[in-house]
Amino acid sequence: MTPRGNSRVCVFAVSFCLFSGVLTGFSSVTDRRQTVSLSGKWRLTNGNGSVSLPAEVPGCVHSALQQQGYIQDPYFRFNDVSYRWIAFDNWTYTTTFTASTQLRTKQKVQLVFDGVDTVATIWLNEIIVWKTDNMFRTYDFSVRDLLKDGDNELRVSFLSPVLYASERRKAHSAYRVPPECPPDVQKGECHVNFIRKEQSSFSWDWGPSFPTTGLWKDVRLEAFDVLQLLQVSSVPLYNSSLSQWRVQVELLVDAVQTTNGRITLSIAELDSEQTFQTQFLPGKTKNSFTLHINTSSQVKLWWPNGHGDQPVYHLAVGGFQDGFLILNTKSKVYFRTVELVQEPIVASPGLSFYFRINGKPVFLKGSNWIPAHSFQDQLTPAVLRNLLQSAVDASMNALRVWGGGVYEQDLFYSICDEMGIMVWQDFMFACAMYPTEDDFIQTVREEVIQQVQRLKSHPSIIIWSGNNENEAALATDWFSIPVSQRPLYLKDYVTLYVNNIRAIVQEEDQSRPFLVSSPTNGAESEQEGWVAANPYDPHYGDTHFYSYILDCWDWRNFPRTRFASEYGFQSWPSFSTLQPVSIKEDWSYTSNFTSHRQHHENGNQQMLLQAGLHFHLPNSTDNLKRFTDTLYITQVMQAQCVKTQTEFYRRSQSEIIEGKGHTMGALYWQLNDIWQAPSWSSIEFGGKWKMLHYFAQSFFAAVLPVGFEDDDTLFIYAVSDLSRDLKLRAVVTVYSWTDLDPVCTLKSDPLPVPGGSAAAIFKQPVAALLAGCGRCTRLTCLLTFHLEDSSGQQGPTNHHFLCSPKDAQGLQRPNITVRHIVAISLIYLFIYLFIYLFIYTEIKHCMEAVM
Ligand code: BMA
Repeated sequence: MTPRGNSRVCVFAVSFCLFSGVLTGFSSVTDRRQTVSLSGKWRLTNGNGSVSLPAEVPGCVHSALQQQGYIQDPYFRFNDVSYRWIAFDNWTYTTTFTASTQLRTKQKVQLVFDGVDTVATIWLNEIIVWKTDNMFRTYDFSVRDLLKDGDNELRVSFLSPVLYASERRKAHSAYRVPPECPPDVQKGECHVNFIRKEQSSFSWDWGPSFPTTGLWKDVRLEAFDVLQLLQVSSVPLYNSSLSQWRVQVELLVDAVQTTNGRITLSIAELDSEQTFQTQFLPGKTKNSFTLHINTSSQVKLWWPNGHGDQPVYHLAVGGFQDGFLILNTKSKVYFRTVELVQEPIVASPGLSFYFRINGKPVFLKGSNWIPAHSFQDQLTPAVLRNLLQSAVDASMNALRVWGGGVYEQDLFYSICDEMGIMVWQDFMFACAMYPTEDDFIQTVREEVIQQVQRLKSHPSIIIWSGNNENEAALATDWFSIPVSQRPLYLKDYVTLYVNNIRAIVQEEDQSRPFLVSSPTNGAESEQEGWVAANPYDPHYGDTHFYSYILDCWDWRNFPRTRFASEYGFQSWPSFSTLQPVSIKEDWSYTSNFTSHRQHHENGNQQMLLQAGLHFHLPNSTDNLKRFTDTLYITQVMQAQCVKTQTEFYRRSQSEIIEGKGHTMGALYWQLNDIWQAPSWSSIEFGGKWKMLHYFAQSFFAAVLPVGFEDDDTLFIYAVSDLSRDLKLRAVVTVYSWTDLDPVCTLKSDPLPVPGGSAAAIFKQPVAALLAGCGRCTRLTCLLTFHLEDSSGQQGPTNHHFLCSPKDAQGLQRPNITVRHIVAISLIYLFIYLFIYLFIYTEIKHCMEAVM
């Protein structure tokens, strides 16, 4: 085999290939398997041939155009609109490669595409090998007989995703499948629900419209004579009556012909091994085996972050035929159980909704994950790791991979496994109705099978969820569907999410729960025919709640839900993030740029309205200062709002008030950003933490004091995620706005705080508290408080304002000076010193040698 162009060629002396999964390791076998990577430099041309350029695979048209200098940074100023034409054109990727005789004489040669975005015809040597329509699937085809000596040409011709979606919409004439188009403020494209690609790529309320096109994952040839292993999955299951673990292992194998063999599964660390006689049938087959774990071995469990470690085991899989090794691989295994508990609660109508991990109820603390880049090929492992590390640094234990983005890459889930981040995994359907034509259902079925098989070995994924907000959209009639047509839409909904997606998931994965939607009433929605009358009912399931008008400092404005899977407030990113994608004339809150980047109707006004409830709004006469101050105040507002709401949810975990409570999850919207724009995120595009993320470090702390007022009485709750019980007292310190020395300090008596609970430990009318303290009114003083036991302070210090800071009396300009310490000059100094010493010693040695 001769490498050609930039195609990378590799030959492995192995009999199998792993497309994805939690896999490591290869070893030698009887049959030399060959892999030829076809990733690297391809040629890219547009529809009429007027643009032709080199393009990297994996990649996309936008990235290629930018890398070759045809376009500027698509994120710069208004370029999202200027470059709209790219998604309206058809584009063709071409490469040539040689296929050696050795490769072509293999029994089977597969052409594998790990990801095609999205609607394309694939040609090999002028013969159509396949047509694709789904970016979430892998595609592979048998191509041995199409390969020839010398140059082979591989061509992938893409249709414009926007025009394709519009064509599909036109073809669906019987009834509407709403929404037709996104709101104008999003400056996006229409009918994204007709194409199986990242739904937010046609624009979202936090993101630009960049409907990408391209080969977004690897391409290669796989050649073999006997069989190859496409994927291995391992799912541990626990039998509580026998107190025994077993690992369900599935091998997805492509065999040239019926192959008899022996499979050995072993986990050496657990002293467990079993051998099975098996027969691989020709073609692609799924082969299941169960490895029973030796009951005398002590299995260490995988725990969410903050609840324990994430110990890993290694499953070895060996396959033998007539004494020869025909397959050999290793896979990581983590042991844990997950249950979604929905059962009656005393003194509360409805059902509970919480997760039990390894039998222990766990409060989910975290956020929602959106695609971290419009161009997935530009999302580096370092950025991914940094974002996930930031989640852990803020004491999060859970993230929801939201249904309008992409099923994330393997690395994302592997890092979550390692860090103990629980993943609520949506299927990729969001805020829309979807068609149910046969070809649509078929491609979705294949997508779901592939994704579940790829991801089910990850302990981090604790739940599958069918879609984002589509139950709510139907139930609360977002799209003004005439009553007479409702049954039609309900039928389509059940067809897609229940009869297909849920059925597949239940067949493929018995190790974790499945919910049809988010938000949903869960078991109650099921009772009501899968679409509840009110999926936002706080007595059932999870809720999404947004209000930008009501005062976010007043906890009474929040629903006391069982599980808050979305809530949040927008803020602007900092100036240092905006500056590189803007110019001077953009730097005002009323500029075209500022309104262009805002994709949520009235978003910029809402932020000021909310901030203005408690803070003086910036009014500097220096335009730039007023702009940067405004960006800043939106972050202060967001941080304080999400803090209040999250603390309300955390302190509601052990109570039922007026029939509501037992809240067991707080996932705010949203963790990350897709570009430099205002959004609900706590981390800016580029990785910089907003003020909210620093606040999250405290409000998600394992032990947290929460202060709030009810009827002019101050309450302090102690919230504890620990497994052990504590005995805590609250220490309240009263400060005047004018002074850094406290006015007075109060201490409550120590009270028991059981592990995994929230308990009231301090209660006092504010008037009495201030009177006892002397020299204080609501306007002149504020409170800080913390928890302590006999060993000292537990958890962070928190604060409680007795009035809005805009009404505070005595608040003074702090007059803080920040000095940058130029670490770099110190480094230079050390380098100079080092060179000087080196030269000095060398000269000294030379001199000594000469003398
Ligand atoms: C939620 C999400 C997203 C959206 C967010 C903010 O409902 O599911 O669709 O970005 O609200 O509006």
